Amino acid sequence: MASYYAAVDIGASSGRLILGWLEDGTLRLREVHRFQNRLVKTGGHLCWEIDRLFSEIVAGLKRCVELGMPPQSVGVDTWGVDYVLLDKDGGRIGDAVAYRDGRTAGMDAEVAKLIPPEELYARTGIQKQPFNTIYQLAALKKEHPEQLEQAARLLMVPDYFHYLLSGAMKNEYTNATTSQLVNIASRDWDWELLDLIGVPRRLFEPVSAPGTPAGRLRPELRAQVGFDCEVVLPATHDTASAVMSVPCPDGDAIYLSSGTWSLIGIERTTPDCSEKSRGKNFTNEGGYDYRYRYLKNIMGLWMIQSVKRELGGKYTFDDLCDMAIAADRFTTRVDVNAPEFLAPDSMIGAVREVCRKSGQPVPNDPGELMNCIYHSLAKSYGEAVREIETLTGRAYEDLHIVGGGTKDDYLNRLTRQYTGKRVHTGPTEATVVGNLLAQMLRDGVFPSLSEARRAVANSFDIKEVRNYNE
Ligand code: LFR
Repeated sequence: MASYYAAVDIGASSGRLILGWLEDGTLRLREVHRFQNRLVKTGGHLCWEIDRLFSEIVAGLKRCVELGMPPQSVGVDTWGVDYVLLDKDGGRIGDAVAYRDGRTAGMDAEVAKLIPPEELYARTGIQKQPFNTIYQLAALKKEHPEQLEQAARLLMVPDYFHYLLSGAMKNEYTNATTSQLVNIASRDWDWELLDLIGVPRRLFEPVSAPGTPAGRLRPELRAQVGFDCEVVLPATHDTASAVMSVPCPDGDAIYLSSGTWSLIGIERTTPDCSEKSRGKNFTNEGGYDYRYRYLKNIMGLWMIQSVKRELGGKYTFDDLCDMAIAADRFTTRVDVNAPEFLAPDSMIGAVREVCRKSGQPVPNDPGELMNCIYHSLAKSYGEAVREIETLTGRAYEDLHIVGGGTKDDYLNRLTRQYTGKRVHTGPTEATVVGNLLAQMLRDGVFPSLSEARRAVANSFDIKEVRNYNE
């Protein structure tokens, strides 16, 4: 029987458990369980339904046994920056507040009083995003200082799921770096920084690298799901997992991890924490094997998903694309990273407002609106590519798009047009594949990340993007 590995990958709008295994050198995947994720308003804040998400993980594990495919290990990845606090008995304190919640407004100024932004970047290498854990903790200190006093541990969301699975409290490296609290040089929590911002050191354990085992399923859970397996930390930040699966063995290309967010950048072995780099808001997120993801966050498919939702399910994604193409004479473009787009009550209203403020024609129908969003996204990819080339002093020929966004042909073609690069797509299940690779590497299935990437390139349909007339 093959050795199966289970990857639980939870994104902002859905989660799934996928089994992966190697068959004659080819990576195979089987989706076992899929479930919805969404933001809910609880206690005046946007929160994740963390308990329900865990019950979905358990349901997925049970399903593996029903299929006769119990995995030998399981690992969870999710988005970054969000955390939960635990009391001394391991019970959760408060809700799992989501990063799009408005509680962090103005917190950058509060933190800047304690540490200048340039010093924060030099120490952590992490770009300023209003939702970074450092700012969320500043908000919590204002609203619920008692929660921080009561807390014994802080776990990032996937760490929390690993704890519920295994009983072990680990802080995994890749997700920890998104907090903006990890020191770029020591690759561990920046203990002095924690003192500076008044967050207790006791909340953190030294960070663990991806591939670290977290024990086996807790006995109660074992009984519930009907089998036992190891819990292994993958690169728990979804973007870190996605970039592991870029089908480029030497890692020498620009990648675009395309999903709710568009993360565009390169992999490096040394970070760039210079003022020049900070000025362009590039980040140095921690990756597998301590490779850094030097990248930029771009608002991404969130804008399209939000418009689709707002139009009440009247149109499919394909309809929206067709309407955008039909509205090709519309030329208004916006800065997709405008803060107005992070969590607006109405995305349509926000896009129209930003257009109006910029003095350009305002989109008047869904076609014009989608045309504006699609072109503005691809335009920002083009700008980011040029920034990467300027900052690194090198030219790249290839751009690899990975993740769910690869299914959007129109965006793929626009990406080629605006970046001027040779664009490749795949794998679509990048995050899941990366999660699996970390577990397989730990098990000795591949000798190195380069070999694992070679297997990805041979196992999935990697296509070059062409125009319709080529
Ligand atoms: C993508 C992602 C990005 C991170 C954002 C918030 O899902 O993880 O990398 O900047 O979500 O955590």
